[in-house]
Amino acid sequence: PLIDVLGAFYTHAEINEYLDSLPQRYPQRALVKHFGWSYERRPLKVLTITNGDGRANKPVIFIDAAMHAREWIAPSFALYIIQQLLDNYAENADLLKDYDWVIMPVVNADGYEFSHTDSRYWRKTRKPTWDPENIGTDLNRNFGYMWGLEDGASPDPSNETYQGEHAFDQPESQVVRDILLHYSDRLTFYLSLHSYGNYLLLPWGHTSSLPPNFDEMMQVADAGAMAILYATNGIYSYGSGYHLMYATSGDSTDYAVGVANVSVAITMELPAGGFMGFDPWVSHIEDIVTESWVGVRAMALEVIKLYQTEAQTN
Ligand code: 0X9
Ligand code: ZN
Repeated sequence: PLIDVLGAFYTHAEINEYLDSLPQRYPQRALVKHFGWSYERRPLKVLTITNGDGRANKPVIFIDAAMHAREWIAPSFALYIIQQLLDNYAENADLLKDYDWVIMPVVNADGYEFSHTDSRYWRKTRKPTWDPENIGTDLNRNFGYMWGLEDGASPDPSNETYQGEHAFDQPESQVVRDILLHYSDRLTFYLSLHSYGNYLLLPWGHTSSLPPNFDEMMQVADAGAMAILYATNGIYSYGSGYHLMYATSGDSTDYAVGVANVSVAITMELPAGGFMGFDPWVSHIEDIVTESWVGVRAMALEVIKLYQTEAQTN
């Protein structure tokens, strides 16, 4: 592979260059789409992986990462998933037989870059706010479903969970919205990769009540958590984000379920590492991504089983 995922963290430009190299290596199986631009005009790229059988309109699994800039292990894990599905296809053909995977390794491109060059623990975007003293919006409070509620986000630009002036006033959340809506009819599973804390957080974030298909989502989370427990003794908690962590208003998984009609939406908080939790040592990457892959694989298989269609059983 052109990128040693286990050996380093990579910049946004390096990740884009890697994504762009994939269609040449896998002409039948990898497709890169340019879905939009960040505020600072970085190209936001999205990779589609298929098994190359030419069947159109399969159900879709969508994974995004680095909505929060400093959570570097998340894009690294997205790259590891890409390599499992492309380079290690023989072991993972079951995941692509009836599903296409859509992967966006870096949502918050400007913030991610800023966390490499200027400020390691930057979280938000880099678009100025109405307040000249404060730059950046929390993308995971900027989605247009139950946006701006009092106890799940902040209207104050100095806050780390600043919601923006309006829902979707950030180009990066617009791109994720557009993907969710574009694949809406066939999007069975949306997984948003974050760090840290070993959680599988389900909607809702904005209220203590539960969404209609909460039981199915719990079944998927349970499959993931148990697979990780058996494989490595890794311990994940799972349940509604509101109950397990804290209230969030305008997060992407609430939008996925509330508006885009996605069946299963999960925020995966990967394990902590390093000094601050967000900065695992390079030597720790392999343990985290291999363990996490066991969980994602199990969740995907559970989704595939749970939402099996007539066409697939024939
Ligand atoms: O606060 C967030 O956006 C996520 N946690 S993080 O530490 N990565 O910032 C959690 C989002 C989903 N959680 C809830 N719905 N509570
Ligand atoms: Zn996060």
